[in-house]
Amino acid sequence: METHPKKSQARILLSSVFGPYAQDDEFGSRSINPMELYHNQVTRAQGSFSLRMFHRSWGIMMIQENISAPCSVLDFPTRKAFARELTTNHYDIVGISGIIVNVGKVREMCRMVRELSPDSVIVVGGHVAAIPGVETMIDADHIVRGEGISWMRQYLGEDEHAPIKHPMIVSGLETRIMGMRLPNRKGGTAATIIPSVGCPMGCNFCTTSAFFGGKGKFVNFYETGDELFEVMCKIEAELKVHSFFVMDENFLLHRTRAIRLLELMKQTGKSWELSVFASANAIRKYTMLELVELGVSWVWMGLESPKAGYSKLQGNDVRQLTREMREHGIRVQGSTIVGLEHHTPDNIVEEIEAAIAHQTDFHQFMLYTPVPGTPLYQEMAEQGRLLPDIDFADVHGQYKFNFRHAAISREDSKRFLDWAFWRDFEKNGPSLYRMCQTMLKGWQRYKDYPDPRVRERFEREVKKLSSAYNAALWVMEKEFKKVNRSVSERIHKLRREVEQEFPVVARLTAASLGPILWWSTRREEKRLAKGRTYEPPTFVERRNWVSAT
Ligand code: B12
Ligand code: SF4
Repeated sequence: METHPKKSQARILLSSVFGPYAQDDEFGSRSINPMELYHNQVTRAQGSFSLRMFHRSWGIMMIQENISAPCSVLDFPTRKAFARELTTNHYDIVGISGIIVNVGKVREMCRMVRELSPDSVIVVGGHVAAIPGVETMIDADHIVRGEGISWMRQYLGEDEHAPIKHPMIVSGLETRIMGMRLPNRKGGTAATIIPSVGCPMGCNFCTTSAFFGGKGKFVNFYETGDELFEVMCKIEAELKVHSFFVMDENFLLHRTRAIRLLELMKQTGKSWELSVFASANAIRKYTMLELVELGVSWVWMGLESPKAGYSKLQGNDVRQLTREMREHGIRVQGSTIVGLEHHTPDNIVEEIEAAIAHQTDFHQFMLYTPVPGTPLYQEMAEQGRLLPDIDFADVHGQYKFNFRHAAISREDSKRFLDWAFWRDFEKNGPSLYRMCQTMLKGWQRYKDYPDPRVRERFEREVKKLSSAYNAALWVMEKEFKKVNRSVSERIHKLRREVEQEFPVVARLTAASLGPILWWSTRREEKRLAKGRTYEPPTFVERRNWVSAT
């Protein structure tokens, strides 16, 4: 492969695409596609009870950490900030990271680099690279498909097989709920750890699996439990965290690694909490006690309709599995696809109801979407079913179909999707309440468990439940009284149970903090009604940096 003439002396800028994001503009920002995980695709119908936070662009942070060249990361810039960075520092290489919806911004950023820093080599990476014919849409020198650390190392003439160093990543930023911004306390937010990219299950619609090789393939950054444990210890020491957001598409699938991690955690008394993504078939490889001892406290799991025949769900009673996990204090985030091939206007309501009946803590809904690079996209293209003239900025699964469905129209696709979010909220109530329910069950079951690591974890969680969360329950109960009596009564029952467990502190906080939280919730409702949106701050981080002379 060609290397850059300056090799590791080359000065590099790695940037994510520019904002603001939560607005409609000609570059592809969309008001329904904000830079917020939960509010965008999980709790968006939950009004002021929606969980709101931002996540950094981890791909470019990983690349920066693993090269020895002087490198700046610019995350969430405005166009102005990107232009300023290009003109105040000279860069030999400008790397732009984007996903498919952001192709219009990537195009504009390439144009800006050519104008403002004409000597720079432009490298574009991330999922945007999977668009067929992207070379003709953007003016870049290199378009990198798949894993970027090894590509960049090779391009700089460095050892592509050197061990992967993990950057220190605080998972969520500027978290807010019920109109309150949570304090940014060191160690108060989970750290992100990325053990691998890709997923060998190869579901036909899955873009992450396809991008890193497809069925049977994936890229492991940390092969063994020992390696993973070492990295987690470093992160724990530096960021003072006990909690990890494990960014691996199917963490539990790699059982040997997970079980070794558990062994080491036990030997060294680590009371960690892990939030993981896992498919039902992978979760079933573990007993509930193994999951609990491993610290699994949050699972993001696909709940596609069993009629669709995905192998990850075969032979699993997923509703029973969800119930069991919640009873063991594991919060479940379900993920359901709306508009699968077998869906029709006659059966889709029943299918959405069946998904909601899992009663997960959180529920993500996404439209069945052929995304460039996936087997599904290929199939739809061959069948001539892709709709013409759909802007890639609208292909994100939260708007309308980008293909001709056998039975459901493009307009109806959005109606069914919106209804799914609304119905989940109506039937199951705010996710914050459901989470409290799971936390209480976990505490009641494990408060006297022999392993002190497990007790310590549930004690940490229950501290929040017995204080601030109980005040939140008090507010939710009141807010729902008029609009949804059944949910209000269920919240009331839970609050009573919490107050029986913690009679003094829970009552005191509900009485003192409750009214303040009620006021901020109402204020937030008014702000949202007036169209308030949230944007992430801009970050600039330099590594191996020396100012250019
Ligand atoms: C965190 C995350 C987010 C965060 C934002 C992160 C950010 N700052 O941009 C939030 C939650 C806000 C988000 C939002 C959305 N996301 Co998102 N997100 C993710 C997630 C879960 C992790 C990304 C990650 O860090 N992965 C780990 C890193 C190491 O991998 P990576 O980013 O792919 O980077 C590697 C390579 O791609 C490459 N690379 C990346 N950049 C560059 C740059 C250069 C120069 C080079 C050489 C290489 C390179 O090298 C890296 C190391 O190998 C992925 C799923 C996943 N497992 O990746 C989805 C994912 C990226 N998101 C996706 C989507 C669709 C969205 C939304 C449109 C969804 C929606 N409707 O809500 C919105 C878009 C928001 C917007 N306005 O842009 C899709 C992208 C699909 C596609 N083909 O384009 C993914 C793959 C999820 C999925 N399976 O559908 N997302
Ligand atoms: S199991 Fe999940 S991550 Fe893996 S291929 Fe299927 S959808 Fe993608």
